[in-house]
Amino acid sequence: MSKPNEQGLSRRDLLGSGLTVATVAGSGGLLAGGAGSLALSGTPAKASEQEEAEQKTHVPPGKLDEYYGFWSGGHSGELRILGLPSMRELIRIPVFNRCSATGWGITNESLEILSEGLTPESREYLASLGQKTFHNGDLHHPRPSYTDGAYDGRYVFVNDKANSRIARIRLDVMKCDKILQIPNAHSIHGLRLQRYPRTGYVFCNGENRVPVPNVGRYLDEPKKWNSVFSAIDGDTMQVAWQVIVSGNLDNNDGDYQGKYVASTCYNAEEGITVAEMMSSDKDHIVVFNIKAIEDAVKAGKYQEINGVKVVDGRKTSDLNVTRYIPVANSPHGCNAAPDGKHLVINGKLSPTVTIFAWDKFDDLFAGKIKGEETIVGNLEVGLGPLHTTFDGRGNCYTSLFLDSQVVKWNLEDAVRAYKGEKVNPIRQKIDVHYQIGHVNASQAETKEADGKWAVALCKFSKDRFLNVGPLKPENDQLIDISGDKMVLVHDGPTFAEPHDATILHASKLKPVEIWKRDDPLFEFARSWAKKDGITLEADNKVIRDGDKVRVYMTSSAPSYGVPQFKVRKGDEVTVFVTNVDDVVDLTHGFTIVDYGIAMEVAPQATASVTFKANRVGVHYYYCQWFCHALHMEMLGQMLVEEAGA
Ligand code: K7E
Ligand code: CUA
Repeated sequence: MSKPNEQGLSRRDLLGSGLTVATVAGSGGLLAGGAGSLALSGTPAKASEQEEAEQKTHVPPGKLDEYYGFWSGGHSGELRILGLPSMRELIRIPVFNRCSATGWGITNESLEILSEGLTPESREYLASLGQKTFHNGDLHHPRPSYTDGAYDGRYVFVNDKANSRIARIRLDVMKCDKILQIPNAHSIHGLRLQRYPRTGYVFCNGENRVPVPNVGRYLDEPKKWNSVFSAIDGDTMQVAWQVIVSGNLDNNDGDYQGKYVASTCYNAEEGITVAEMMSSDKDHIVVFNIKAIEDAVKAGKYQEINGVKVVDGRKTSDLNVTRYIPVANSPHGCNAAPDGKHLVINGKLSPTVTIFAWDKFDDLFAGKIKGEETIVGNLEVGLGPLHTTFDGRGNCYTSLFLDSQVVKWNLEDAVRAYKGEKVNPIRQKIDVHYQIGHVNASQAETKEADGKWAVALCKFSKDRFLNVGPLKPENDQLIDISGDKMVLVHDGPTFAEPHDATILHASKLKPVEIWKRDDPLFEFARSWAKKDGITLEADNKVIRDGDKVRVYMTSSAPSYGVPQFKVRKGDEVTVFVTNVDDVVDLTHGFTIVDYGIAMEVAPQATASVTFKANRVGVHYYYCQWFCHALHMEMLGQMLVEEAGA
């Protein structure tokens, strides 16, 4: 598919073969049998089908997209919203990162959210660095909240692999309102939500095994390390309970009945080096029994560690809260099918997907059947299966990292084939560019999966875009899955790193156009205004309180209510800006020159910032969001006088 280079090899061949060899070597030859044995190669659409499908992605100027896509920002730490099928990026929501445009990480409101949920140990550590919070994050999995297996438009929850946190984004205003760091767990990776009756629990996987509690010894005793599974209450954003497990935890997903959550584990060996982690040809999935865990907590069968109730779910535990089921080495993606009945586990190092039946877990926990008996399918799909998505018509779409393909296969046929019937469940394979991670389809993680579009989130884009230097964009490709055949219709360059995306029909969300004045996010400003006898929407006033100064101002295009103010060097200054314009789209900003301060103040919002006026001189403040023909003139001056002046 790609252009040959001077050696006559396509880069895609090079990339694929190099990684295949490396993986085979690392996995003790596990893939040897799979390589080359899959005859079905990429089958591109006919020219007419291609053209027709491409037409459907065209959203003319002024027309709206049919879907919202919530895109992870990976190690950029942010969340992005794209419109589908145009694949236009609509906005970025800062979460674990800092944002120069909106002042996320600078304003009082954002710093409160970024710091209030940290563990005491992190607080102490960050204070020693002179920081209030972490400045980075690694956001992999955005998941919208559910009521009865369908999106309810309340929140999106996301994980932070880098600093063991999760965050919640409010979908009415598209802003992050809570961040929680999870004690005991190390590096939060897999994140999925309770689907029934509602969210409810946010299920988070602690990926890496560490001593629990992590007390500063036992480097040479890895048997004392564990991974921790956490259930967070999505309403209060507090840890409800945790389960300590054997092996590590990678990705998870819950059922549609609210009874079970399953998680993949890629290091059942509990090794430290790659060789140790790969030494056995089996890993496992862990199945968590929600009711049994809740009962154990109620019965006091837990240990309290760092203020959290931790239930023992290791293989050696007799609490009957978990089950371990062997699967081929290093499984990765864990995906509940929208039929409510099946769970697909993606092999990664094994060229297979394994299908489980949720309803068999009842018998498993009752001790009536063995783990292996809950498996209802095992299908060879290609090299490097990572994640699977669904179209609601019984078909599954699995990303093949090593083959750089998406394979479409039929679930019912896969189950029949496993029973020995002569059917070929594989429907089609198409090439994607290249090294795909997640694949996700419209509404696919709900009972309303509608099978219209899928996105292939590719880690590499070589040859697909203009060269931008050694660091290349990645490539989010759009696939039309509405017909019998998948058709690749769009290349979407993107920045580090969209692991994953969830796609919701636009009818699922009703964001507000302008802020409501009583929004809880303005509580900080409201409480100070109350103390100072200020009406935020009307008053423009400078209040001195010892060496603390509070400046209250309104903003209304094209001017600030306080055109100038004076403070003394060393004062602690807090500026509150309330945007009294109530026109849609009329956002103001507040930037102080040479002070490192900037914030967004959208219509009817209040934002505030606190800083030490340690630098004397006249400093302009100006509005950095275009708001008016006289936007350039929307400015004022802060004079910082020498302390004795
Ligand atoms: Cu496969 Cu972090 Cu979802 Cu990336 S994980 S690919
Ligand atoms: Cu106000 Cu620009």
